[in-house]
Amino acid sequence: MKTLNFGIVGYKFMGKAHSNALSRLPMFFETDMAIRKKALCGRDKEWAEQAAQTLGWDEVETDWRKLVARDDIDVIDITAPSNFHKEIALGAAQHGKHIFCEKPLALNLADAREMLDAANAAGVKHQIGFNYRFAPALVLAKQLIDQGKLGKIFHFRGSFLQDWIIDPEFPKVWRLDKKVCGSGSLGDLGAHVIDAARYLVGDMKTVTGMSKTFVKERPVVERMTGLSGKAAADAPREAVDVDDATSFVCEFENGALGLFEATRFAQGHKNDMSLEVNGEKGSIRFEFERMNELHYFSASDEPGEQGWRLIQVSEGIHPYWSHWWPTGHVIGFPETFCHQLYEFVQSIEQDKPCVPSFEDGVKCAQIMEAVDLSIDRRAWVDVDSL
Ligand code: SOE
Repeated sequence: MKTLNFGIVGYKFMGKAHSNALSRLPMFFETDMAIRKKALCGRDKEWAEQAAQTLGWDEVETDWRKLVARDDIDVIDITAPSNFHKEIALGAAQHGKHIFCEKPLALNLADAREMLDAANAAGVKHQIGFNYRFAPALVLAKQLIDQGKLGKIFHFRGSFLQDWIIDPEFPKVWRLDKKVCGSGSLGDLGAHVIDAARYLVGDMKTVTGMSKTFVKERPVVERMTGLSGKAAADAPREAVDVDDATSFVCEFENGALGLFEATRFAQGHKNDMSLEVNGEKGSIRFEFERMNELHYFSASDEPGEQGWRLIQVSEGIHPYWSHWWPTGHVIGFPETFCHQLYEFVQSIEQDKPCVPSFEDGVKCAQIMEAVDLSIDRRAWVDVDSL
């Protein structure tokens, strides 16, 4: 059995999610290649060594350039902050490594396109980490739409709501620093909703949006702890240069209308990615915090018996479920990473294109840039004009 040697860059939130998924993959999914967590890369040797031990990686590198050049590494998994994505991906492509990269693909559209071109030119497999589309209930929603159960689609309504930075004393962590993250709530949260919309409904033709930075200055962060961070009591304040909230509307290429909202200022909402699709024959509704459920309304049901059905998406016949537990023994956020890495490994094994690939990352970046431009111009922007 051939072994697929992974090298990961980053070991915080996403590094942990990917490490966990890579360890569990062989326990639940059959693959033709063995998966080896070969080397973890982080700039600080001591922290990287500790992370490698905790997360189960064989070796440590402190320079990603060395990692991508290693002959014994087949895949580079990029889970470092967004400002590192491009150079690591270009380096990985240059050395002929397959690449898995977390979202958003890059700091801007031009960089995202450069990454796609480099990966294509190198002939390597490339996948982007839009893990939410791998919730089995969303895959089922996609199947229902593809089977024509919703008919012609009229509306997509999607939001991603969180509430963790409302306190003005919450420090300026890297997710609030444009040079590191590229975009605020739109790039961090909206990107997942945009991807889900493209997955379920298709490409967007034109967009217009609005955004707001509610807290304009925050204490400078001293040390990151998970998503959060610590600031000294007398820490100076720095301007926040990303959006706290962005909303936009769109028209899809198939004529459907879309409504989007991404914010970290929705008190009471922790990781609430929700969406609804309405078609001429039916509707579906999904909420990530109840990710094992899909709401489905069918106008073909008997008159007088019509109503929203709540489908428990946790049976062997449901997408990915035959790999997991007996019916009803529900799964969660970490399993979405197993599903996406399973697809990635299969693409390598069977030499078939990855879905979602860097191309989907570019399309998402194109939409986000069109939304930003529409906000600057206070006008509609055609996505294809960029
Ligand atoms: C933090 O805002 C975050 O973890 C994002 O970075 C993720 O992509 C999304 O899963 C939820 O929120």
